[in-house]
Amino acid sequence: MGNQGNKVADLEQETKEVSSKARLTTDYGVKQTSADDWLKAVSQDKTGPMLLEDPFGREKIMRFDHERIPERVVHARGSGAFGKFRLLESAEDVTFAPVLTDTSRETPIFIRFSTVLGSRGSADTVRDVRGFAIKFYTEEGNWDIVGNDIPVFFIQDAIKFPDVIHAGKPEPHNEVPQAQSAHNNFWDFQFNHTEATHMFMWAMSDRAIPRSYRMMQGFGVNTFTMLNAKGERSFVKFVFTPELGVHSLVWDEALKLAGQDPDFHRKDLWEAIENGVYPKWKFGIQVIPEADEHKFDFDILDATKVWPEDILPVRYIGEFELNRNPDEFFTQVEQIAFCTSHIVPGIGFSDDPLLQGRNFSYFDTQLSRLGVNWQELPINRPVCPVMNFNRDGAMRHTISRGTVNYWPNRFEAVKPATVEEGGYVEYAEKIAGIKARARSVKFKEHFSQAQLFWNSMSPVEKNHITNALAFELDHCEDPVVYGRMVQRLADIDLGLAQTLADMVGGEAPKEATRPNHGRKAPGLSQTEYPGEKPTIKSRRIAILVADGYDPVAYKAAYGAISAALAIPLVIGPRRSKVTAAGGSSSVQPHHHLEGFRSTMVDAIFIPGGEESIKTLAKNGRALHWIREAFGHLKAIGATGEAVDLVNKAIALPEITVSDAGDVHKAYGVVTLRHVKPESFTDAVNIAKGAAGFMDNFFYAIAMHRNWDRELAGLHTQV
Ligand code: HDE
Repeated sequence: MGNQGNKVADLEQETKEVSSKARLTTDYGVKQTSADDWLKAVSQDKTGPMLLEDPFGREKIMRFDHERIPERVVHARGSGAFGKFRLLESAEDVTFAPVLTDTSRETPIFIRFSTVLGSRGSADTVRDVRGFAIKFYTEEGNWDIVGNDIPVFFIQDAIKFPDVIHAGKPEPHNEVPQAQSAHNNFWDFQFNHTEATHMFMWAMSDRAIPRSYRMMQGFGVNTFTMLNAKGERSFVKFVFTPELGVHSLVWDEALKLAGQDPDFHRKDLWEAIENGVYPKWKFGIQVIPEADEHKFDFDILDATKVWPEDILPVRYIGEFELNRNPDEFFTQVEQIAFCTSHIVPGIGFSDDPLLQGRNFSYFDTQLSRLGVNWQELPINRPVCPVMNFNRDGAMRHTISRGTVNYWPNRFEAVKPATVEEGGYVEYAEKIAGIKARARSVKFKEHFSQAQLFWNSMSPVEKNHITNALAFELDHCEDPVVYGRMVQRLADIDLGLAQTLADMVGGEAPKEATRPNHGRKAPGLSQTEYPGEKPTIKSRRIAILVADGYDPVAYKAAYGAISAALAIPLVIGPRRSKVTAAGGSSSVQPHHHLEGFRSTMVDAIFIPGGEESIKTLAKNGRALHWIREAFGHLKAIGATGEAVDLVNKAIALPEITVSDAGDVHKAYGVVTLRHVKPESFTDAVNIAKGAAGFMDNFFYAIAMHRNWDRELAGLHTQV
């Protein structure tokens, strides 16, 4: 396990096994003989008043009463996992931090992903920014990158944070809506803060409805600094890119999943790790030497701006993976506490006014959430020695031996470290200034990168942003709010503003408020990240069956899906046993058609079998499964008689298969008409072979969604 073991072994000291060998005790260690009855003064029929004396009963209820701690004020809903970071290339030209220069090291990490606006019990798939917070347990102390899946932010100065969050959270009079930006106050804020324009475009893009935490990019957002051994300083941004590519849900699916499976992302991460399909990211940096700070037409300390990759390419120097689920949610995912101020020697802050404010906020919020000794909690404590004279406070855990608790002392105990010993030294930056509440001039330009982002989107992404804005503004009842926002969009693109005026009401702008500069930049469109290679690894594929299904096609598909490390989920009209044609075999489905929904899978395969298809064709829910998956642009595969079922569910000339003998592909619907049950050759054909049905079907799944279907407008026709 390499150095990842450091943190795992460290946590092991505090971990207790819940096993059949253990016996029930109180918190003070006394064994209990009864777990079910409060001590009572009972009469002969064993009834009677309860005695307050019962220490076991009182302890249990008291502990229960106090189970909750305040949830995070933002990012309350999340989940996470353990993993490891490996450096592939030394960044010693930029930093002397061993975690980024020593390629022989493996650093244990914990990552917590989250939504921002919703409370702890809200749904995973809402439209929102996702948190992407990494704790590196380095040998020099904990280093936290508290990032997001979007590279910019709504505001430039930390003092605005309570406002942007109040405006996005449920409205104060009725506490509605939960975990949504689609309401008056959110959009009122956006209009009143032109600096938010770039970010709201990202928040309306597909980045805000990821398919999986495992398929998101991550960004440190703020500008940090790094110092190399020669004493040269650079400005740095962090970028993480997933091996599986950047993929999103479609909006209708995200909406439905919020009700059908609110834990969709949490389960997805857990399932992948349990199945050994460990999510991986490349770790990259963008670097600007100190001398070049002012060479750009944007301020490099402004968190509402990206560093365009055509001028500042990402240098990927490492990788990290998640490979271990938590043992207990509360003590690990809930109690983990990140601080932007946690940095290690070789890494420093910049004057980014958002970062400076965050450095205060995270430390402060942990005090109210977890108490003053929060850094002693097992998940938060570093793997390297911790020693100082910070003492006492609620729930102090460490027992420090010795007679002094101050510095300097006559024993020279706990002496500050020298630089050679690895002590942190602040960069000797020269600072001169006058006190003022001000922002630099370049911070005042708010639209150029919003246009850059819009211009860089693919046609499908532009559609999605347009539809997202139409949805959100439709949820704003106040004409002032949607009317003004429609005008604001003319600062980005006239056509977009006019479409929105038409969709949501409000006066259509006649001309663009500012000309579009027409520039594009690489790295902004998520279509640039399809994944390192086409794969169906970890994708969920439903296999729809009823009694009389074709066992050959079924087995070939099931086997091929499992072999590709994807997850076959058999779905039947009921969960009790379903028998194959000829009665030679049977299967117990994982779920039934009503219990599970097409939204929860990436693709559908339907094997033939006369009886099975007859049954499914009469089942409205089965037809709905196929239609819904088609509407959500998912790959659909069918063999034998199942082709008729697909034709029935999706009666579009562009899709309908007549009598083609070989594999037929149309808009991500892959079919193979002629398969005879029980024929070995056909099984091979399905799996691979000349006809290559499976290869074609898998390729369609690996492409994530069939965008051509959307561009042709077919997805809304069934
Ligand atoms: Fe946070 N943010 N934030 N934030 N943030 C918190 O800290 C704050 C910002 C981010 O999984 C809080 O421990 C201020 C940007 C993540 O535990 C709090 C400002 C980015 C998480 C806080 C920002 C983030 C938080 C609440 C503006 C992307 C979840 C609980 C200056 C780079 C971490 C907590 C986890 C959490 C304050 C802006 C990301 C209140 C004041 C920009 C991923 O301290």
